[in-house]
Amino acid sequence: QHFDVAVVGATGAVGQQMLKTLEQRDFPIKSLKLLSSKRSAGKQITFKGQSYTVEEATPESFQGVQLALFSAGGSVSKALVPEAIKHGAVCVDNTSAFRMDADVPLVVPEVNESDLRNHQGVIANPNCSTIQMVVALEPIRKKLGLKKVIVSTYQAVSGAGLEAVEEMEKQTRAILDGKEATAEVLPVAKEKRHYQIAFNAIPQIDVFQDNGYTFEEMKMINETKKIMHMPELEVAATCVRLPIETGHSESIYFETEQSGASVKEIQALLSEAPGITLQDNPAKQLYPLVTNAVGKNDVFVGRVRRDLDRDNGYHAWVVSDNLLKGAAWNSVQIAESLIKLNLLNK
Ligand code: 11C
Repeated sequence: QHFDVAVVGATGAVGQQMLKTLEQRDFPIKSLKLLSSKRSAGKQITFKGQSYTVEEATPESFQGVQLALFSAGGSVSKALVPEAIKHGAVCVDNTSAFRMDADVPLVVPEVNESDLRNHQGVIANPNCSTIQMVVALEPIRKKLGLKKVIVSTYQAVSGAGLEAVEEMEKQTRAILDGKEATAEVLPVAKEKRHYQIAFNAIPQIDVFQDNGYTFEEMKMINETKKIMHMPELEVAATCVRLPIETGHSESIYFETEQSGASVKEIQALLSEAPGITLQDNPAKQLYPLVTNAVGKNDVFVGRVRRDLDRDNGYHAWVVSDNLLKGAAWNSVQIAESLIKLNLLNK
């Protein structure tokens, strides 16, 4: 069976990866609509050797669409996901618009694929930094239980979109040429202050909440509890932007329910788990690197070691392509799961 598919936000950083992924997976497409904001409408995009004109996304665009992949920002999703559902489409939404709604499944197939069965027309794709963390933690949770997680992230600029990538490149060139660097996009375009990302580390991703955490940090905390069905899990996050184009890294400290598992046991759990490549051999200086992870769908895990003070505490280094497993690949994977579970025509 083949499906009528729409990609909303087709010209964006994630949209482009979605098209690449659909092509690579030979996704069963009957017809394809490429939608965007008015600003990008009219652009030509080639998919499987055929040229498509990008159209402005309107409520009527979803006539006859069975599957809509959204990645054009929260306000577009809020406005158009309900319209797409009215037209009978199942939506996979890559924004934070519906993630925490009780009746919207928030899915990482390696962790909670069966939550898809409860969908009411929209499935939310989690935040990129959350996805790679829960993929790494799930095999450990399953075998040893999980009590506490403390994560610090080292996030790439493409998470903030193509404009942010361009800003970093411009700043880098300017500084190397001895010129002044200007900032208008990062850390958050709509904020009052902007800071140079080139040669810097910015401890702000998204806007601050009243509790002193940023929205990105709260996304990691709340989404992790929802995906893992563990409201009681203790989670804290510090999210930092680095001058890297693509590929998020995370230093994760976690405490298990069961004490005393060896590093070898943890490594075995990770190496057998779906979606994970274990790269962990200090003797050979083998550990996950952004430069090796970019362009790949897996989550890369290494530097697994015991905490020196707690016999149920461990540290790990987790790297993944934020535009692939963090966004486009996870969305397409959700769509493939919907087909497998016969949930696309519900
Ligand atoms: C970043 N994690 O790296 C963000 C991008 O909620 O889907 C993803 C925002 C989201 O800036």
